[in-house]
Amino acid sequence: MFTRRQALMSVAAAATLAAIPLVAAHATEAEVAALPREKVALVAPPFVHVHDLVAKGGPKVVEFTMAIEEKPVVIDDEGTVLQGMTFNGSIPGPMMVVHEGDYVELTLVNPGSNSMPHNIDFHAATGGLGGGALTLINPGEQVKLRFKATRTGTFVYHCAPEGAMIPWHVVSGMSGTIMVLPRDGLKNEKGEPLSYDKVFYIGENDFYVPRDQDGNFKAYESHGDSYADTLQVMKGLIPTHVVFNGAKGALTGDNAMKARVGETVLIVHSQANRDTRPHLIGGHGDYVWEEGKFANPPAQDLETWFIRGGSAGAALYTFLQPGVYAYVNHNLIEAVELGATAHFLVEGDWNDDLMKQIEAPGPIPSL
Ligand SMILES: [Cu+2]
Repeated sequence: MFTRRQALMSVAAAATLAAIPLVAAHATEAEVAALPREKVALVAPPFVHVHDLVAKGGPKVVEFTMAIEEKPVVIDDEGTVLQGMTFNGSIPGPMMVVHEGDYVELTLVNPGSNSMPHNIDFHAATGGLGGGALTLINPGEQVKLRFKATRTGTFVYHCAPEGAMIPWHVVSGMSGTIMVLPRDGLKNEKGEPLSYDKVFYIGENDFYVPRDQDGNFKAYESHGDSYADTLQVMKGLIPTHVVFNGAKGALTGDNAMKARVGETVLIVHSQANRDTRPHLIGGHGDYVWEEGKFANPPAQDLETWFIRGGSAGAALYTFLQPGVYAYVNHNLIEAVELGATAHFLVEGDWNDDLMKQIEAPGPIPSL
C-alpha cells in the first residue's frame, strides 16, 4: 500500500526506493557484515562533514572515530580557563550524520594522556544506557560500538560515566549531536521535500567556573584540582558562562557563520544539560523541528524556539536580506552577559520591499 508520502513522489523515484534491499528488523551478523561500509572523517563544529540529504542506495555501516581529549580551554575574552573535557578536541563534539536504517560504528579512544574513564551515551541508540554501558574506557584504552539508527532526528550524545561524574563531564564539554536523516530526506507537513544549502551545528554549553575570594575566576592545575570547587558552583545551578561552541565569541566577528541571500541554512542546536531558546534576530525559523525529530511535522514561521535540556533541535531558514544576524539564546542576559551569541554574516542584495528606512533619524519637527 502506498503511503501519502510515497504517492507524492514521482513514479520513478518510488520505483528506485522499492528496489533498495532493506535489512530485516533483526539483521544477522552476516547480513550486517555484508553491508557496504563508509568511513567518515568528522569535522569540528560549527561545520558538519559532507553528506547526502537523500540517501543513495540502501543501509550501510558508517564508521566514525573520536578521541577524547581532556584539556584546558579558554572560554571568554578575560582568559578564563575551563578544565575542559572534549570529544575529538572540540566543544561541542563533532556532529555525525547518517540515515535511518544505517548502522553507526564508533571507535572511541581514551588516550593514555587523559586522567579519567569516559564513555558515550547516544540518545539516538536503543539499550545499554545508549551505549554508555558498553563504552566505558580507561585512559590508554579504546572501544568500538555499533548501533542501528532506527529513529530519525537530531539527537544529543554525551559522556555518562557514573554518579557525579556525569554532570561534571557534560558541563565540562562532553556532548555533541548525531543527525539521523530520513532516507528520502526532510519534508514539510504536506510531505513535500525540504532541502538545505548549508548546515551549521551550534552546541550550547553552560559552564560553572569557581571564583576566588575577590570574585575572580580561579584557575586550576588539573581536572582533579578543580573538581570539588566546580561541583559546588554546579549545585547552585547558576552558570558563570553560557556559550555557543565552547567559548564566548567562538562564532562571532571573524568566526561568524557565512551564507548568501537566497541560501537555505539548517541550524542544528544542542544543549545537553539545560533548556534554551534560540532566536535569529531579524530572521525566523521557516521550518523548525523543535524537538529535532523528523517523524513530526515541522512548525512554521517561529520567532523563537525551545530546545529542551538533553536534546537537539533543527531549524531551517532561507536568508532574505544581507547583513550580520545575531543568533542568540533569547534569555538576553545569557546572550549578552554570559556569552550565548553567534553571528551569521549574510551577503547579497537588500530587498527594499521587505524593509526600508522611509525617513532618516532627525530632530522632531516643531509644530
Ligand atoms: Cu567523560
